[in-house]
Amino acid sequence: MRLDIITIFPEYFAPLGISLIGKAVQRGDISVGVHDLRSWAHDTHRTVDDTPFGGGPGMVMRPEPWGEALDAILAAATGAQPGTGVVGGAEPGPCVSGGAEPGPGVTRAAETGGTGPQPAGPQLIVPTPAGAPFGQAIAAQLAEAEHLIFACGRYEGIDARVVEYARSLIPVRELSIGDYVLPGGEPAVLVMIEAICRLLPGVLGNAESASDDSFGAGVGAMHGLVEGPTYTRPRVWRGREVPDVLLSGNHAAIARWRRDEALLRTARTRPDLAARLPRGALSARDRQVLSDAGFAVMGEDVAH
Ligand code: JD8
Repeated sequence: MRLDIITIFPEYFAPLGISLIGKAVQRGDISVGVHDLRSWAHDTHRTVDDTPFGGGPGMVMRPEPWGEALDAILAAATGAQPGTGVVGGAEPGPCVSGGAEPGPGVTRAAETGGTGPQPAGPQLIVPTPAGAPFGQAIAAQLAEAEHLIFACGRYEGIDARVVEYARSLIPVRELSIGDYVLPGGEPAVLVMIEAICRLLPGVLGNAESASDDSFGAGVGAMHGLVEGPTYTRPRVWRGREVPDVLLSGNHAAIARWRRDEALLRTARTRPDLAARLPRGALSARDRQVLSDAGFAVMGEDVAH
């Protein structure tokens, strides 16, 4: 998978050089380009913002640098010369991952040559509080993409014509990671990349598997539920014991206990999730566990 990130804070993505994603980049499973938007602002102060038409607080990101950045990155992705079909002459800016120097695996897509088929069909992902909710299902979809370009806005946002222009070239998804206001798109892009890349083959260590993720589109035991509590050594910590069933070696009993805990925690902390558990997701035993805990299970629905 190829990831390109356009931002005025390239150093914000140094963390992509470490942990699971860092290792995947080292292995060449993922290639990352982090591009400084100011590379395409050509005035002395490399200005990327201006006052909003119609007045109002704050500043808006200028369209010109964005247009040139998209042109250059799309040209690099398709090996086309910037300006052929896509306007803008400037070469993609310096790629940054981890430290300042371009890291291994950080090359122009056209030159990847290494890992798997050339990324085809870039998609633009634009984080915005006005976007569609980003969730596990969308993460799973985007994990199938070969090339994702992330546009990190700041200030009051990006001039709306940039997304319009991008839509004339490639698929664009405006996504939000939650109903709270962030100062810019960078934190949302880090969240999305972490959620997407852990679903890529080989990224998760073999001990971990995404197959029975919470919220997941998977069919695992925890489908649609939040995870229950987990424990590790010591068996007793500050006078607090680990539930006996987990030490029993009885895998069926352990699986049952874990499902019961996940059901109760979901009904308690995420009634919204409990309410949209798919039909048939609750066995008679599940409903018994919930009603014993005071959660009314009407037909299929769970309510307290
Ligand atoms: C992109 C600029 C800041 C937002 C004026 C504060 C996502 N779940 C989310 N919350 N906030 C964002 C987000 C915020 C952004 C940008 C994403 C670009 N801002 C703006 C509008 C109000 N300032 C987000 N995903």
